[in-house]
Amino acid sequence: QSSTKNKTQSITVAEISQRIEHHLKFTLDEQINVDQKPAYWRATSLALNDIIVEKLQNTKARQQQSEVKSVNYLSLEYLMGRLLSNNLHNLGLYTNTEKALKTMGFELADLCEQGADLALGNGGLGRLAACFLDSLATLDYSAMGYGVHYQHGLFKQSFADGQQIETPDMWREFGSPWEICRPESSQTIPLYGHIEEVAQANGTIKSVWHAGKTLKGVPWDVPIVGYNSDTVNALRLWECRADNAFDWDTFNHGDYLQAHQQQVAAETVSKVLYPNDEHEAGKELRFVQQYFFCACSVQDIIARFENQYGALAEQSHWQTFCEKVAIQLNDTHPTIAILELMRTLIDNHNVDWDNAWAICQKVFAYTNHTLLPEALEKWSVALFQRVLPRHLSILYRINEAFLNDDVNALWPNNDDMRARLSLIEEGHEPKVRMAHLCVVTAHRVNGVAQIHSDLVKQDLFPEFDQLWPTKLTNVTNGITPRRWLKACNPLLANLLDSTINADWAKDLNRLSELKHLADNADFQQQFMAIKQQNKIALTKEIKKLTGITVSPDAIFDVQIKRLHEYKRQHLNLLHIISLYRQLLANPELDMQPRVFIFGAKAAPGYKLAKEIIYATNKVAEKINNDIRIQDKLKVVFLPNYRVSLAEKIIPAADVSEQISTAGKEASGTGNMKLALNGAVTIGTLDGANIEIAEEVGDDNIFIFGLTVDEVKALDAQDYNSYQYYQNNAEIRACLDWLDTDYFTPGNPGELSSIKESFLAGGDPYKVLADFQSYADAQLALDKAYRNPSQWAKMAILNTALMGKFNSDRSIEDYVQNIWHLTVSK
Ligand code: 26W
Repeated sequence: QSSTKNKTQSITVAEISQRIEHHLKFTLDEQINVDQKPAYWRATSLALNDIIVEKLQNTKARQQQSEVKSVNYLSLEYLMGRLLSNNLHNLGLYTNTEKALKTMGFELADLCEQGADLALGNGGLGRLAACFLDSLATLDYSAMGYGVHYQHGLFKQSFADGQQIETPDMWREFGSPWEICRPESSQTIPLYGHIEEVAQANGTIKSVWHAGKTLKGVPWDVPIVGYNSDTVNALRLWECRADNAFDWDTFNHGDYLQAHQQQVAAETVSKVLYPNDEHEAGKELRFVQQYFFCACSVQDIIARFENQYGALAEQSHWQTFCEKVAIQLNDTHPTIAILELMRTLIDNHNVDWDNAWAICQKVFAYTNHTLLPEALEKWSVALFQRVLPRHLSILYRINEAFLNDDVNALWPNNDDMRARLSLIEEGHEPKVRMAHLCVVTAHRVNGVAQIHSDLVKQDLFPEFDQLWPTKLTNVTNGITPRRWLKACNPLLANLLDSTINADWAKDLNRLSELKHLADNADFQQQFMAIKQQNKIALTKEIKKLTGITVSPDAIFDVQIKRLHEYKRQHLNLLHIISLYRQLLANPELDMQPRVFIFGAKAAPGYKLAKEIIYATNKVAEKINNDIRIQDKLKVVFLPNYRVSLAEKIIPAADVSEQISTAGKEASGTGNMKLALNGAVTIGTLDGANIEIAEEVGDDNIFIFGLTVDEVKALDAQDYNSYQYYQNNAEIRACLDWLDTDYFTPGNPGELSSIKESFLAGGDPYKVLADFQSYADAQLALDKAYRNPSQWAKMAILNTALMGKFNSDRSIEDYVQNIWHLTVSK
């Protein structure tokens, strides 16, 4: 049973060396022992991949044989980060590989730095998908991740005079050692064209879709290695190509150059990841990208099913399909998969409408990740009609049945209710409400933290909750402790290994045993010495990346996440400006030296977000070069924030900034990673912060600001941000300072847009309302840090009490409540 598991762990140093040398010589044609890190990184990765692929094959055979149910995770985003170090840790081969490379003259940790991040996502939603794949494999579930094989992932960020510059991400310019191309599983995807209603012999009418164009989907598989398990699942990423048979022969016979143009046009479909998060842009190419991805994935799911169980056209297999297949929609981005499965069942597999609908309802579930109205996807009916006419006609029929049966049963003849709940938003330009289609179809709809799920019920879909009282549910997010502690914080991982007599990286609840050591002076000393070492390492990284010198003796205060108004990086900035002002007024001000560290990318079209980055860089420049306050305050904006940079920042953090407006951050997952590594949170009662506070207790977290209900009350009475500007002298002084040219010499007004967003803009995210409470909490934190043993205790308890936020626990919740899988060992 555990034969392969044990086999991998017993691969010797000599065997690893041999495998690496083989690839250097035969795959890469390199001279052995040349001093070339990239070649050794590639050879090591390829050597490891050989071992992984064998496990992948065994896993597949085992899963087929045991006929277990599979979950198919559909997501437009996966933020995988680097794979080498993690795969080594999960296979238990890190130490032996380290030894093997040492004999060849290389440091493994150094080589790991060579790999590019797989940055096929924007932020939390994409990283969550990556953590879930890790947990699914670790827990021995049969799972396939489906995604898009973007040629360019999230843009690379640099700063020019403080402004964000975007350049393309070239993650696979020379190929990636982790992917396996599977041309035999390619798919042909129809789109555009028209529908013909064809009368059947039995008197019924059949809709026949004559597509105007087809695309080809080519799958690339990235193996997903479970931690200390036998399972290796796959992430299947679809690349779009022109369908040569269709375009070259049918359309372009004789026009060789034109045929190549078609190729180029098709490739744009999987060319880039859309860099917007929380904002829906409504672009046709994005719509085609989503459909292409959904159609490839649905056809592949059916092909894999038929391969194992036989033709879906046979009625006896419909039930089996529901028993063996679960499909999870990661937000509404892959919603078209619902219509594609309906279409395929009805048009290609002769399933009748009622059975096709019943199958879809049993198979699909949907996760909501945001309440922000601007992020709720709506696609114009006209675009649907043009690109996917058959899917639109199916959608209309679903809507009809929903409104006439379900809605009418609860609210008879109620036109207002029909309009509110319809899958179509009427108006000047009618639109399809993707979230409504998800809720109507799915057997479960989940939010990602308790408060968020409550708000999904109360505020977003109250009528749906009335219609189907058991449909809406919660699964609190989690993170994989393998990447986010074991691999990224080896010093702390070693301390935990020697303190806790269990595989805590699998059973994270075991960390609670540290509670008894939180007061132990000796353990505190060890724990904080590790934090200090990690801070020294980050100090060097900061120097390397920005040229800024910071002291590891200062508090390292970290805010790392996408840049967005609701996350309120500008609240943090406003407080920094206020500290700076106080220091200038009183250089002897009694405060703990602090380094404020930011990491954030702004969506390229999000003007205010970019202005907040610029302002932070300009304020940083002024503060960091002001000798009057030098050792007390530093501000660092690290460029190109991504998974691999997070892995360096998080182990070194003392303070975790989680300061979103209450009700706006669905969950947050960075909050969990930072707390797990012993950072203390300063945060609002929002998202998973609430559950973190429940776990660590009020003494070990700094909570401030308005609650969800208080935010709602302020909105109900017409929130007036001017009032705070007028009544709070500190706010007024800081905002007025932004109007001068103090931070942008010679260019007054460059930072005024931020002030404007608070005043004329109405301060939609209540920054001014929360400012004083935030400043007070910061002061309390500053005081707490002065007591080293008290602080150490808080830090230890944060690490000790994060067991709940293991993504293995999230996956078990999905399994029990939504997917109903059984393990395949
Ligand atoms: C349509 C454009 C678009 C793209 C991405 C809209 C919305 C998104 C995502 C929902 C953004 C996202 O990553 N949301 C985050 O998801 C995390 C995982 O559940 C949560 O922890 C974060 O709170 C949420 O902001």
